[in-house]
Amino acid sequence: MPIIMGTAGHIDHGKTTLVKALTGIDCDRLSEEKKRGITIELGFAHLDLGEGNRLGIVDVPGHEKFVKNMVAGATGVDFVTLVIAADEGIMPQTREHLEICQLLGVTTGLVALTKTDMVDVEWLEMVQEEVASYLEPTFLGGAPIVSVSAHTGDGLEDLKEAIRTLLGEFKPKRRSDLFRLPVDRVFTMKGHGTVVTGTMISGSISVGDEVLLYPREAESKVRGLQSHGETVETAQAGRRTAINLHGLEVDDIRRGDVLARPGSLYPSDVWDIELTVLQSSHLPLKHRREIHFHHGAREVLARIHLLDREELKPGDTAVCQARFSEPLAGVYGDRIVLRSFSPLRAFAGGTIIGPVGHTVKRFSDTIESLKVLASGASEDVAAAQLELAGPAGLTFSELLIMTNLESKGLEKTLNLLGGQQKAVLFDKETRRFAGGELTQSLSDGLLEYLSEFHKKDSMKPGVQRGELASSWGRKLPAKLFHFIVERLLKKGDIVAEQEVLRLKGHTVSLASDQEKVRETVLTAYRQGGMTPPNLKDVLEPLGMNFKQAASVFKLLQDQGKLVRVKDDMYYHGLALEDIKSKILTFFAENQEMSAPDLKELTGLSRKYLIPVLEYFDKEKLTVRVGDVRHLRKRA
Ligand SMILES: Nc1nc2c(ncn2[C@@H]2O[C@H](COP(=O)(O)OP(=O)(O)OP(=O)(O)O)[C@@H](O)[C@H]2O)c(=O)[nH]1
Ligand SMILES: [Mg+2]
Repeated sequence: MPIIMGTAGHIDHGKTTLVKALTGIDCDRLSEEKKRGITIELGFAHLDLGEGNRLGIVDVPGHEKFVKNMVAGATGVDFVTLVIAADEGIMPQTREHLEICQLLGVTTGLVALTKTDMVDVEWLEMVQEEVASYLEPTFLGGAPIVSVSAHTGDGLEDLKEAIRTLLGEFKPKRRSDLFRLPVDRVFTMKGHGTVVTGTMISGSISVGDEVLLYPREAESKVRGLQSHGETVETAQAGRRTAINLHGLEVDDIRRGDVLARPGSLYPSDVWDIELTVLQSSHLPLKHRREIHFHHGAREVLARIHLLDREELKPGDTAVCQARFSEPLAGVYGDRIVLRSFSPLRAFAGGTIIGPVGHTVKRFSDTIESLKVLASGASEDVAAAQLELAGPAGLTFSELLIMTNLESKGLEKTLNLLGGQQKAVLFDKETRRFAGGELTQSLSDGLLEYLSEFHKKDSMKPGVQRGELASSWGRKLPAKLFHFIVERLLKKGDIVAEQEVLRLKGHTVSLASDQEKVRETVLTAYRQGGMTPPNLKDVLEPLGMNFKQAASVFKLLQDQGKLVRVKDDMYYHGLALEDIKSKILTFFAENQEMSAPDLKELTGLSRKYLIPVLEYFDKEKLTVRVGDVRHLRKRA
């Protein structure tokens, strides 16, 4: 089981010396570190514990100026060894480091009481007691406190034994499917090129795999791999890993960049987070306060937007948003740490609940959904992420980082939510999902819209689908619009006639005065038969102009009861059918039909003859050849 231990503790308390005594590896490599006798950068070592167990070790600096590096190193460690010098006891960075570990979600560890060769037995006992009672309320309450001296070697075996015992009881949880390595060191190796190192927090990676460096999404390929100091073909999560990268220069890479597979992370400049201000902080966090924001190995300046209050008091927890000046790539559940400017200290921390921040208005109802993200079961989290994402929805791959579920788990969760109408797959091609509540309210909205439409335009049979998409559906992705329409069609709530959509119950109805107009108009044309009246003569007795009667004409045309043959010339539909069947009968016997032929068939005068002939040409029943018509061959 790959496991990583971090050191923690006040400056000069003997962390690096202890690591060297345990492993033989000197983590202080820099000449400045040697000159000043302090640790500045992170150091890395490994300890063979027998039976093939190799423990990775991250040694952090204790100096208060380098807490920033300490946070980077402590990210991803499985347990911590808090180093306290017996002669000095608990000091400021003992406290701060412990708090940072707690904020980062470290839940277990032990204490090494070092430099025991410098104190007498009574003093040692006193310090042991002091330490035990200080740790009592923390995650290290009841943890083993092992007295050691790196100089005499006293207690080193006890310490190793305590570590072995701890490992035996410990099962770290790591995702196996989302390879992520936050870069904490970049350097060039002669003959190899660019190498990055970091604690691989999840997934696995092999030589030859393609990777992207986030958030910039620079492409690269794995040329070589080392895991806990050994050259390997494949590296697993939970180990210190060095990756030799193809095609990237040292200058292309910064500490805090994250190496992951292409298309697996989604950098964002807003994150939703759940934040707690430490009880020990003396100041509350004010809305929009600028702070140092730590995530993985990255430190950026950020502003915290409090959503449901003006300030967050020590000991309190709230959902809020962090806004960055450059995008960051995170995953749901990742831990973050906040440090204030003055005093410069870690004072708050929490977890990411929305690695692609949602649009949230302060003091709005949306905050309740964010609270679900912070505390819900995985189904509730997935459902809430979908609702918060709005009409854009989320792809399966986005949901993987918005829920921190592994593929299989997410698959199961989405099935479950689908059955409860809480998630719908509206775009199969890109595997994009939307929230159930959202799609329900869109469906309701569409029905409402159609109902209004029918009320306003009762003469129209419905709305063209395209028109509906660009009016009611203009803010929706096309795929979602069609999904909503198809679902309502399937349910039978709406009906489509060709491209025209209408509510199930809608029939075109006229107001009673219009009904009278309709009767009169239709009667006039029915009586006119093959020689219909002039439009003017139809309208005059009604005291109307065409504009006033237009909707009635439109309806009669839509219903096929009236046909416009040319300009102002309308025919009753049946009369025209009559002429058509006469023509067809004629063609059964003849190859061509002249105008006089039609006149003989129907008795039409010249006034009607030509428009009718041309109408049937236009309708593609006949085709004009010189002075005569042929019947068009039907396909
Ligand atoms: N007598 C005695 N001295 C020790 C022991 N462990 C460390 N020291 C000394 O304490 C000093 C600081 O030790 P480091 O290991 O550099 O301390 P550190 O905690 O790594 O310091 P930073 O990394 O700068 O925070 C060195 O001079 C060590 O030789 C010990 O067990 N006994
Ligand atoms: Mg050190």
